[in-house]
Amino acid sequence: MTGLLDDTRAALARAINVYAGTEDGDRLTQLRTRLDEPLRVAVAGRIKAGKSTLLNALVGERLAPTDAGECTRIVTWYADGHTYRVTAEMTDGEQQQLTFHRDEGVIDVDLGGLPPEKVTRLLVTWPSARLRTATLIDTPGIGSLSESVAQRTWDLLSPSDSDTAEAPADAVLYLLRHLHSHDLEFLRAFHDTEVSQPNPVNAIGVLSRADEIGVGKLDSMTSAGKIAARMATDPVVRTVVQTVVPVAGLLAETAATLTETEVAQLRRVAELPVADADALLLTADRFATRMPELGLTSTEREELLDRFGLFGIRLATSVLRHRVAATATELAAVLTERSGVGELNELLRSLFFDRRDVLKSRSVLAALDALTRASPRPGSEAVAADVERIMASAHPFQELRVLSAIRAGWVTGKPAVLDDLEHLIGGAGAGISQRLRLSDDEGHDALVAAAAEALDRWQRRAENPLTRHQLAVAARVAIRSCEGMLSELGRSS
Ligand SMILES: Nc1nc2c(ncn2[C@@H]2O[C@H](COP(=O)(O)OP(=O)(O)OP(=O)(O)O)[C@@H](O)[C@H]2O)c(=O)[nH]1
Ligand SMILES: [Mg+2]
Repeated sequence: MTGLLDDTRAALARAINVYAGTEDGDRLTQLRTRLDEPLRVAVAGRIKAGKSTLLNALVGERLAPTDAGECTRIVTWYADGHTYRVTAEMTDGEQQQLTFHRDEGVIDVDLGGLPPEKVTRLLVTWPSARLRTATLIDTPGIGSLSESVAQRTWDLLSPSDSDTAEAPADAVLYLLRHLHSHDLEFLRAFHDTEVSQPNPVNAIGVLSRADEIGVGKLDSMTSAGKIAARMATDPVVRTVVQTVVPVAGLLAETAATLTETEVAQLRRVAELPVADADALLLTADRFATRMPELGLTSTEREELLDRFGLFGIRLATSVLRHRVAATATELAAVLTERSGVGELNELLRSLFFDRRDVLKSRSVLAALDALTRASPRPGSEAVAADVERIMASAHPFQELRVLSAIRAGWVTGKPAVLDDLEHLIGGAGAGISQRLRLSDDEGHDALVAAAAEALDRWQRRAENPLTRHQLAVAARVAIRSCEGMLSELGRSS
């Protein structure tokens, strides 16, 4: 994998020489630092899909503004840094440091009178281990608000053909509440044209606000799981995202920032006779207004609804009543577990973070490709040739290409065979155990045996004259993946 990064760096160095002294030269120099920085993951989706809430859940702090406020209309980057700092980048290229304050953990940025439409992005640096793994980019809802706001989100994820700038994000978490044609249109546009087809490799779909499915019933996460699974196998969805997972971001955000005061408030509800609690929690409206004797003010009730949602209050009070959890820490663990954020984190790791070098190289190579096409100059053909050679020969890219070909329906075969192929080339995660569909704690020998078996299986398939051409081509990629696993396992024995 370092080979790929090194090759990319070399191509970039050549490009920096070729474009030295031009406007593009500076941008290329910045691209170099990008290769050493954390992966950039954008959180996108339609208005009020729950993007900012989910971002907070992933960081474990209430950094991004949710609900109203003018900052929700500005693309905001959250990056790890030594100090807490908020910088606004303006349309005229100027930068301005902004003041912010923190109220009960929520950060509130003061635009200082700057009109939001003059701000191209906010950069928030925040010392955080979570942000060290990935820089997270919160985006305004698309299909929403004013055209220009939505346009910023588009630009962020898919630089238009005329624009030679690189796509700022390496990967995207795309939030869907249910499937909407706008979502598919957006996702198609996000993908670069490397294989001139949408490419699912750098996108994960999230069925967001999953607790609201099934109107907040205690089994709504189960229903959400079924819907997400159905979405994930939809042939159209498969061409644009790797998979779809249900997540109740609000539950996860609140769990990460839960206070003992909130637990004490919920306990009052938990201590009611079950029938009374059920009646009170029938609707949000009832919870906000009924049973004055409960001892919670209407503001406290509204705040609990904002923080937990009706489903969250039902779940949390039921957990407290049955003494599954007693403290904020224990309750937080249950809520986190039920929110689905753990599964999402696992996917982020296997599909994005374990592949960060590939995804970052991909962004840089795509930028070089676009630049050499848009602004050719003496020496730029050699850069273009470098890019083409790396794209064509680097095995991780071949894997990604086969993956999108399977997803696009170009490679055909028995479902079980395609499933095997998809796993071996890393479609369900780049780790060896995921590729071999074995559990993480499987011993070294079992992995070696499974990889050897897979190698044999796919060699036979590649050599079989009855294997269709496309599948045979894909089989050769799978063979290399198996060989790669065996050599890695050999090194680690
Ligand atoms: N019940 C429930 N409500 C949620 C969830 N996630 C977000 N919300 C609520 O939905 C509203 C919008 O959430 P945001 O996180 O601001 O959504 P957004 O996609 O960032 O919205 P915009 O940036 O304005 O497009 C807020 O009232 C949240 O509390 C969730 O998982 N469950
Ligand atoms: Mg938002």
